[in-house]
Amino acid sequence: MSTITNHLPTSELQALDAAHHLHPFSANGSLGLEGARVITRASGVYLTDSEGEKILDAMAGLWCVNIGYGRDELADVAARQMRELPYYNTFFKTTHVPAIALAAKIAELAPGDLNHVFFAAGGSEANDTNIRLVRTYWAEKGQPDKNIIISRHNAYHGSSVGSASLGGMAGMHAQGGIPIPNVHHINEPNWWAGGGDMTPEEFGVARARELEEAILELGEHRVAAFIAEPVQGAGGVIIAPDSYWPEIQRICDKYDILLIADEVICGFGRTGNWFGSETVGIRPHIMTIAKGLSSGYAPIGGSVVSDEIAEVISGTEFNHGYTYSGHPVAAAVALENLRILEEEKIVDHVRDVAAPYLKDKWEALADHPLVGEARIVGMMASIALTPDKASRAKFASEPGTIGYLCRDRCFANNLIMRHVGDRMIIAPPLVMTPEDIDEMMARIYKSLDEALAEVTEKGLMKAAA
Ligand code: PXG
Repeated sequence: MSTITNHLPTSELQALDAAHHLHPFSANGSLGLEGARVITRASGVYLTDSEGEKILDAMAGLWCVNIGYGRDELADVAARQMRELPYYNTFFKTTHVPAIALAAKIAELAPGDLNHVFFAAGGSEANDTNIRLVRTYWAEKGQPDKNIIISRHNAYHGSSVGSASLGGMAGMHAQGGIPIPNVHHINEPNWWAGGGDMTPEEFGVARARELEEAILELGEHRVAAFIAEPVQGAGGVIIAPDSYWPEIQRICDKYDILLIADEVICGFGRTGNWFGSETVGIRPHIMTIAKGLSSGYAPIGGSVVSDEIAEVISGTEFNHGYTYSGHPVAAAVALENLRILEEEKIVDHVRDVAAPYLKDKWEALADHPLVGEARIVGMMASIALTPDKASRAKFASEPGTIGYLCRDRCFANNLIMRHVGDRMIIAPPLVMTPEDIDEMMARIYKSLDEALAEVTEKGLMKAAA
């Protein structure tokens, strides 16, 4: 049996990686020259690389390892399920115990009457399901022209053709012939970048009203749904002003627009409640889930829909589904993950212990000379880097230059903290203890200090004209 633990030397692994492995969201040519960092194991909130370095993972993988690494219970459940029933599908009048149990558990945890789950292997697939689901819903109600989905610039909803069309990432839309027709984007509620002279509250209402303007312009009878992340994740942990979501809810209600909350990042405790919708106070008709559903231990996602939507689409054959919809091993792993989240009161831990402990320390980052605003909700947080706090100035250098430089300082200090443009973001495992948080903050300060020194030395602490 080949073992992964006794691996080749790092340089050989990197050479093989460069020769044969195309990485997501990477310029593979330059990555190959530099050599990707090889992660070999993980435990708790720490990764270990092929050189034996211990790295503090303040991104929980890709926003997903909510319960932390190394939980044997999930490995045991996966092995047991693989022996008992490694695979069967849920098409053609069949089902199986893990999918049944997981759907019922999600229905119990989800708010309101979100009682029905259509499974996928991840968030992108689930959002593709949502596109077809909402259009089928309105067609079944005799309104086939009500098929436009409104989303937001700088949203992230996945990387497949459909979900990337819903997303609002300019770089993604520039490649591969997307967006698909009948997707419309409005502006994001990012006060730091776009608020101008408005107060955050005025700005929140103004950005929400863009939804109403779009509906009136496109026609109420043409708009099927509005999709949004309760807190934008990949866009840079953008937390909307308090005035934003109540206005969005009012508009969706008034014009009979389905509200899709993309909970792929916010779900399963990230914001201090089971779902981000609860934190921002909205009542979605559909929630997209993935990531924290299994804490990333197995690929699984889904669309959780209301009683009414389930009833309407059940009137027809919904010609849609994936080989791995409700995969038994992934479903069993997700169930075990939910058991741990619940029995160990990890959502309470976020709300009552970890997030309050982190909040004060995080907000104090705004006093650092390189930092403008510092925002946090639950265990997801961001800082905007700036050469001048008072004017909320952008850097004169190409957007992302300073963020990238800062990210490299974090990497060198064995801290995984991401940059999105010139914002730095974290979304650590939810199980972080106060001691873990102290260690993380120490590495963040060290990295920021070093980044500031480098930025100053290179003459980059300059505001854009
Ligand atoms: N919706 C949201 C809100 C997401 O954050 C997806 C859907 C797609 O899920 P899948 O499982 O298909 O990847 C995501 C995924 C980043 C990054 O760089 C974020 C995601 C994925 C990859 C990278 O922050 N989020």
